[in-house]
Amino acid sequence: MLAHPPDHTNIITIERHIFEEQRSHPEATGVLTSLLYDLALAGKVIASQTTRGGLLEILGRTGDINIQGEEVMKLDQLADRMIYRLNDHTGRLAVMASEEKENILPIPENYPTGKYVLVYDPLDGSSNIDYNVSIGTIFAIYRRKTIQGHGTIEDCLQKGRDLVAAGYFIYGASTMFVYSSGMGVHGFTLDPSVGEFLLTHPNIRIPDNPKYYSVNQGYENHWSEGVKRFTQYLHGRDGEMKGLSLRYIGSMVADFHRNLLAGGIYYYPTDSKNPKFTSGKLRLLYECAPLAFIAEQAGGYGSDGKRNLLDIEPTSLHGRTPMFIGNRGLVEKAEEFISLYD
Ligand code: FDP
Repeated sequence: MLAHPPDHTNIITIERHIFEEQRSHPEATGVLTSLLYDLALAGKVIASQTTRGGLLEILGRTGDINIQGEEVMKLDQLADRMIYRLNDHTGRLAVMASEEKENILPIPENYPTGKYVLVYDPLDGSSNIDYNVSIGTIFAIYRRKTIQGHGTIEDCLQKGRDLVAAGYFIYGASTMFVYSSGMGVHGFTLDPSVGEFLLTHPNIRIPDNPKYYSVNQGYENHWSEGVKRFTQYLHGRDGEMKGLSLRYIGSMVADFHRNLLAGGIYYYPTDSKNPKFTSGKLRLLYECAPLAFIAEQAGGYGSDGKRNLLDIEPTSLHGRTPMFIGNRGLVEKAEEFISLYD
């Protein structure tokens, strides 16, 4: 027998953490708690599939019929369907919207509706899937605006300032779940041996001294004068600051996550030479607003180069925006360069 039994009181599972957060809101009904827990389950299922990524090549290609007579799905479609299916019948949601789908995703007629709205990017950084590079899932939860029945597009088109909670999963060397419900940012790591997310990063704050800047510098010739000059500033060329190191994975969740922990800035500005991206590449609803909410909760800031991303009212489900996100001082500096030179 052990002289001192192991102390498990410091092991905080995601369930315990979400539940304890709920207790500090006496008016809470538990619906949000359950919704976050449903999402944690979706993250676990997607994580288990991402580790099988390369096996699709030998076990069947997209469009093939597998041994059970089902069509082999691409990982992003699979993640999209998984999140929808795990949330369509719970009675917690009025409506959903996914980056993968053109229109809103109604709750099926035979299931009850609830008071929340879920918008999500099922697999962010999907161009990295084939190369075994970290990818992620981003989600955002709003309160419905319509009173009852099936939710509408109006419920989905809300500004980030009105978010109830937001978070992401990162499928990397380990799987992490990082979320905020407006009481700081907390990170959990999936322990695959027990299949549970355990609290590993409580109260994440972006460090004051940034280390990295992250941008696709291959597009530099397409940037505005303000963005070019801001990038030179980050290199430390005007002597005002020590130059930062460049790190760019090309999976926004992974780039954002690293900079959240190490300090830094990620940006994806407008691209004057690519007509598709003249107003930026990233989607306000599914990518920028949720990460801006997390950044702000961690002491950072997200901007479109002129204003706070959380204050921008989306006008369509798939609207794009330029984005600068990370250490507040750096993002404000980007705004300063843009207002001076653009
Ligand atoms: P992807 O197209 O692979 O889904 O969300 C879009 C996104 O990835 C971000 O995750 C990523 O940071 C960015 O686009 C990468 O774009 P570039 O290849 O143009 O750098």
